[in-house]
Amino acid sequence: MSHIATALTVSIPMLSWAALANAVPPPAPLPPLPTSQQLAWQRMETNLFVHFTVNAFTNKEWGEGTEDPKIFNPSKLDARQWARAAKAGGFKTMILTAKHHDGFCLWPSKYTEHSVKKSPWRDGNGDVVREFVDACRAEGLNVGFYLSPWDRHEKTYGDSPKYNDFYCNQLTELMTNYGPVVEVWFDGACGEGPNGRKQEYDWPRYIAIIRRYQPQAVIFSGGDVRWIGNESGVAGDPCWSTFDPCGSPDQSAEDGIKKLQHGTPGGLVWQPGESDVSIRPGWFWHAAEDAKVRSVDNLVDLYFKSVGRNSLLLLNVPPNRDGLFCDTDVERLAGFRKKLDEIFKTDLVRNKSASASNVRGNDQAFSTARALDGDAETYWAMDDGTVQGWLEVDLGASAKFNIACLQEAITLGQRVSSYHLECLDGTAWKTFAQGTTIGQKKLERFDAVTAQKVRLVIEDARACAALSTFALYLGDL
Ligand code: FUL
Repeated sequence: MSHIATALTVSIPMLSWAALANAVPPPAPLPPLPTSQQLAWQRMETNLFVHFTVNAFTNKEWGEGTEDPKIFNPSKLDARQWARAAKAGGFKTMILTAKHHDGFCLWPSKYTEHSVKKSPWRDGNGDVVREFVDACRAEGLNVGFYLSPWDRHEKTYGDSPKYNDFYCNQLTELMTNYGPVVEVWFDGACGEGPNGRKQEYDWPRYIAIIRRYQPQAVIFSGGDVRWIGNESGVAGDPCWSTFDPCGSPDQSAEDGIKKLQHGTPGGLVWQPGESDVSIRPGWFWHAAEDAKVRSVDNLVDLYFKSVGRNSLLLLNVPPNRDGLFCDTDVERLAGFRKKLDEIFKTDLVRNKSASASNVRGNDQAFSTARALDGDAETYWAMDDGTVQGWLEVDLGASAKFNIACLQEAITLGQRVSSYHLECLDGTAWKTFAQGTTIGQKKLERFDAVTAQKVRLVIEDARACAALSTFALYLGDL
């Protein structure tokens, strides 16, 4: 009793009521806002896609569904090799095609015979999904699944209610037997069933299964994450995470793609874009493409055009017939991360002295230092209603840089809609880069600039700016 009384008398005065009463409130969030799942997802930045099925053995991109499961025999399959390569490349999640359009299941599904259980691999006792999941967990990677709704093998496909039951059963197997999943990838491809029958997918039912068993997972093309509108790994510029999903009925396909690329400023929902692309021309392994693996520089360029435009990069690496990533692909993944680490090694403005046209309530909690501290949770903010202003950094001495990194505190919504970067050149401020929206991350590349004083000028915003990062780098681009 006396213990508790002492604790209370000591702690109450320490709360500093006066300070609490005067605390400047943070800016009001500007909806729509990311869910905690979407936020965690986007902060991963780079994830790896793994396309694997009978196609590796037939040299096709889309299997017919008539392939004999006996052809699937990746005798040296080592999912740990995939996971190690992904980790060395700095990828946070691996997403496996548990079933592609050909319908062959990489796990021994109870609901079909068209799977690994009919293949000679591991004498029909194997489970690629299990080995994949175990390897991810061992290397500290998150797990994601692609389960193609289009199934060219399954006889019930096109008989909508029956196939939907079948698909839900398979989805439930994946959602309940393999532990936590962070992303489920729905492919939009919907081909005809036997005799031209059209399959109506029961999306609400599919989504409900994921929400029920894996509530922490984001769903690609199902509400949480949108497709970026191409398969070349390039987001639009600008790229808003806010989006209006329902286009007008007369909207052309081209308009629809543009909208996916750019999002909608002030759109109704938060639905960030995912930029998917393969490290090779095809999604699946083909011997003829062994010499067509993207170079490190090309991958780094994609990083700037996806992650650096407020998107996430989903890079596909296909295992070969042995069940391994090819050496070249493995090298490129490691080279990609090495180069990014070199580029972003030294932030030239980290913790340098800075000033601003406006600091919210003149409060230290929102000072310019918060944008220069390397902490994504703290931010420089302006007063309510102040949608224009600048943040100026003094580098202490003249320095050379060619990359800027900007990040908004997106838990408060995507706010900035126009900005430029300028440096003091003699007595005049000279613009060297400009942009529109920022979001989770915006990277600017420009011809090298040498200067001591640099400003980020916010020209317009949908609500007062809240900036968590302003950084400058000199990278070998
Ligand atoms: C597409 C599919 O048709 C491709 O084969 C691949 O899986 C790609 C990621 O999505 O829609």
